[in-house]
Amino acid sequence: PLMTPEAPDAKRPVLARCDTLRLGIYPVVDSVEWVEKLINEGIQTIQLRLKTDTDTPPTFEELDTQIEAAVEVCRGRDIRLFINDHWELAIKHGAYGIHLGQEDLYDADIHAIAEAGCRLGVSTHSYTEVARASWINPSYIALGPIYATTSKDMPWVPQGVAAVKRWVDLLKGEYPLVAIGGINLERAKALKSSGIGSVAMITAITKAEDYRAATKKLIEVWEKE
Ligand code: TZP
Ligand code: MG
Repeated sequence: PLMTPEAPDAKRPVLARCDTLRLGIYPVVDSVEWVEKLINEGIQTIQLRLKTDTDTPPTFEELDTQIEAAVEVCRGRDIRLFINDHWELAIKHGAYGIHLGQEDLYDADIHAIAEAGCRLGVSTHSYTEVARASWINPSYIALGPIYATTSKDMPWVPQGVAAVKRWVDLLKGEYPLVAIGGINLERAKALKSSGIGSVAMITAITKAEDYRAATKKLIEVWEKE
């Protein structure tokens, strides 16, 4: 179903809320091994992003196994695990949440996600996309790219901290907000002053010389009063 304001008779979903408006340091990783490595480092939110548009895409069985394993690894811990893209497998294995891009909203069954009690975070890159995302009552809204990124092809001009401040003013009490794109320790410091509750990153953690030290520093900066 077309779950956007473009369909006038579409029913607005009622998605589960996140347990907090502040999701904190939010690593985005591409394997269960990374989930295992990071859940002992003090993070409380993480995304498993298994992309299939690669030279050697995972099979359906591999996706199924990896997602099940990631959910298992996080079970009984204070960890919010979001699964990128594979919403049916996320529901099947009882993940805390799902993360979808704008293009995914056309064919994902948002009502099935809501009925399963799964949270849903949505990527946005512009005012129009934020408007569209907020129509589906998402569990959080991701804003990107805030800085230039090398981890994903992004045709948009980076939004910068000033834009994040505006989004926070507009949406803060309503949705958890997540900034993504080119965020490292210095930039996390700059973004903290915007009042946003979470920063997501790939490179700053998974390509760090010492991922444990990098994660620890990010958390320190983020949790500091
Ligand atoms: N969406 C917007 S930017 C981005 C995604 C998945 C990539 C973020 O990666 P990095 O390495 O932290 O810039
Ligand atoms: Mg997607």
